[in-house]
Amino acid sequence: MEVEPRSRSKPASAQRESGPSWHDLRGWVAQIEQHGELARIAAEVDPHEELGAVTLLASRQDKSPALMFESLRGDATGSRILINMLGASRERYALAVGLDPSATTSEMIQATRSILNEPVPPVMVAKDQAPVNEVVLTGKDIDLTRFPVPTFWPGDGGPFIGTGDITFTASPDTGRINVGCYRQMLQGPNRIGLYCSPGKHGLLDREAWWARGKPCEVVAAYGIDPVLFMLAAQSFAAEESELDVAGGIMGRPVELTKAECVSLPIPANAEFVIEGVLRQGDVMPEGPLGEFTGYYGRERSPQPVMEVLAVHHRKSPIFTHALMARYPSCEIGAYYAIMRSARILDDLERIGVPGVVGAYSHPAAASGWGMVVVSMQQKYAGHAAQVLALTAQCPAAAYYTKWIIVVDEDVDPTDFNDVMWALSTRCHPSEDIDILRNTWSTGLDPSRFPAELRPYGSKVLINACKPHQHLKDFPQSTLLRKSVHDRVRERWAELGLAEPAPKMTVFHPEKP
Ligand SMILES: Cc1cc2nc3c(=O)[nH]c(=O)nc-3n(C[C@H](O)[C@H](O)[C@H](O)COP(=O)(O)O)c2cc1C
Ligand SMILES: [Mn+2]
Repeated sequence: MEVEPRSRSKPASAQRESGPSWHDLRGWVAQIEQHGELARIAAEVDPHEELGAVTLLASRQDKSPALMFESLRGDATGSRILINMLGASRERYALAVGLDPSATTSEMIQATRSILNEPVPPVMVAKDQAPVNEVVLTGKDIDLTRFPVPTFWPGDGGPFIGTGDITFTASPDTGRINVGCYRQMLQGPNRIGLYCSPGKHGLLDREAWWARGKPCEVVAAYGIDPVLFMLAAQSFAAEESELDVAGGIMGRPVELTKAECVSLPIPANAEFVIEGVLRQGDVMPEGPLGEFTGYYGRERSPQPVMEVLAVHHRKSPIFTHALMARYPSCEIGAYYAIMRSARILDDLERIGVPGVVGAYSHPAAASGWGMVVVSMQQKYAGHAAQVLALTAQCPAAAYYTKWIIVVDEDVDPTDFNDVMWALSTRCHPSEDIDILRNTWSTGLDPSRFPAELRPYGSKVLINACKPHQHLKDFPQSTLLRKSVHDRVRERWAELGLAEPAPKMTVFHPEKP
């Protein structure tokens, strides 16, 4: 068997000279429209369940376009809703971060590793230079019920103004601004529920302010560009600001401006921003919401409420939303799998384990949370078991992931057909499966009873590599000889077959 070498650094086809070409959400919308990746819906749609239904049905394929709802029942504000902004589309992910949309998934993962590791801190711009200040409302002028706010699923606990959102909080100790994406249920004209699960940085910041006897200031934006949205929903170290990572991806600093009522800055180019405070003890019943697992998550429970002190928005604002549903109808279908895989590879490299070639968090497995496949070149006895165990517990992969699979380097971890082949021909279940118990998980995992036990997960480690002790006598897989493969590709047009000619990367030895 001969495997064409795969580079561990960024491959040429996914390299980029600069950041993405768009500047704000409107620039992004124009760009995806140019690429035929946007559908505008002019007919009136009801934000109550109908918008969710249209979105679900229109996003049943990974190539489904982003949807711009331009007329929403009951709306007198001229607002619009953009949803499936990234969805399951690898092409839109690539356009968002400035990569070549025709690159393979593996190439995008490798390129993502470099663009996530070039932090650029944000800058402040003058208030009158900030498009988000086209309209500024404070005090009694604030009435969020005037805007279209969707209820996605029949069992949702209420309308959610924040799904495709970002939320700023600051650490009272260091001033670090955290950017998180947390669901936000509309509770009244100037009241918004904020649900943060245990361990999330928004929750840690809030608790730290309250421990000092002070309210926690919050800034949330509901119409936001795809890069800030993606980074808000990725976990970074508690002291790392997602704003710096976003600047690195954009190839220029994120622009912020001063707020009216709180000391936090606000994103200058957002479509719709609120300033608010969370006061200890101010709670209201919140949830549930149809979640990324494909189930309703987090039963109705008392959760903190933001009192909204100021609203900033562009005229005819575009609200960004994220449908949480089973793949491929999920806002985090493509990008999440790619970014999580990139960060798993970073972790494994940092640990220093040799031989790792690729990784993929399959999006159909609960939006990339459920399964990780790592490909590797086995170099010594026990190597595959080592990669399995390290992957299972590395920071980027430890949360939730139930299925950790290692495959040899001739198997493409991003290709489900390849992975199924390895599982079915190289794995011997009685020898090759181990289970970890009481691992890091979430209350959103529906599979465990009683519900209080859900945060205690378990993981299966599956060795789908050829057995190391039998590498030499393992049966040969059926492969083409490279010379014949190349000749046939050259003759493709002559053979009258549809272009482009498929390409293999693993070959039979040229001279047996
Ligand atoms: C659409 C969407 C909704 C989310 N809702 C919540 C939520 O309500 N609560 C929560 O704790 N995390 C939620 N998450 C996950 C967080 O965004 C993610 O864990 C992120 O890392 C949080 O930022 P942090 O690490 O700075 O706390 C959501 C993610 C997405 C994409
Ligand atoms: Mn964070």
